[in-house]
Amino acid sequence: MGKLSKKALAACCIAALWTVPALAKNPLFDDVLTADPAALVHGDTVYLYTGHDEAPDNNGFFVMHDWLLFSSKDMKTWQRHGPVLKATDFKWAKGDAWAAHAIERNGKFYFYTTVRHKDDKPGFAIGVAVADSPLGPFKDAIGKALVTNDMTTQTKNDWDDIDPAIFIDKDGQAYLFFGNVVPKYVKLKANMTELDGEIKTIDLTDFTEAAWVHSKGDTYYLSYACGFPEKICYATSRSIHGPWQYQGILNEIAGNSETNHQSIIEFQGKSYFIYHTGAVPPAEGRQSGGRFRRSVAIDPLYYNTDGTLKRVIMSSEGIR
Ligand code: FUB
Repeated sequence: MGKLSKKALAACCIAALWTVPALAKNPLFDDVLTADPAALVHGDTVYLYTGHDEAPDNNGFFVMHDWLLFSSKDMKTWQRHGPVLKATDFKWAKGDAWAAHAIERNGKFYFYTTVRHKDDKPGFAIGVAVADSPLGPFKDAIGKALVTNDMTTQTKNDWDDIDPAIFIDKDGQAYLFFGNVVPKYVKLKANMTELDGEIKTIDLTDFTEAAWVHSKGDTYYLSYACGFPEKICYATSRSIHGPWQYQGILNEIAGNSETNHQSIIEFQGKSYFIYHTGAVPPAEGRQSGGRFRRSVAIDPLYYNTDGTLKRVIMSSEGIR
């Protein structure tokens, strides 16, 4: 085979990898490393936005430049859409494409995310990008950060304003939940791109990061990474303003990853728990998964009759 045809073959295989649907298993993908899942149900499709771990090994720290998108109509086969945005698309950001959350409102798609701010406002910050389609293209919605490190003072670390999670209540009021060590929330204006009022702290047992809010019936659920290495715990309330009642561990430490970050959705009548592990096996030319080389997994989520959640059973089969 000549050089040209080898090249053509490689190009064709790379293209195929990104367009041919992958059959579900856990971790979902092992040729690309994904973390911090944030799933959005829109119409007949689940859009799964993820962080993108690119650390060469597990000795350094996170290397994360952009966010990836995958979609599925059955939770079993996944279409790959590639990167939807990179951290430096926010002109005020230095890099570090950490956890995000996308949500739809009035036909627009808002992508809230964690990035490291440039040195005029040092520390991690939360930005918001907007698009007319869940597939993007996403553009910085306001040209500046929505939340900067200097806006909260409860902790001295500069990564305490990370991991945005949006919840829109039944009355249409939108809230931004976020934080590391100290959980916080704040109202959003109807335009989804401005804070509305003061940032309040939340009393939650053993909170580390990765807040996610969903509701079912009259109950609000606030799930979050707890302790370290991180498990996922959750609390419930009858009001979005709390008080939040601690309900214990929802998911144990996930294989080979000291962080975790969950997304909970209901799709076609079933509930799903989406998280990450460090369970990608080593392969030729590739180090194994691990603390900085994570990969998204999905398992079913079940409710008890009293509305509490059954502990997740992590599987290698994934959704069948
Ligand atoms: O992926 C970078 C950070 O690790 C996220 O922002 C946290 O939730 C944790 O998963």
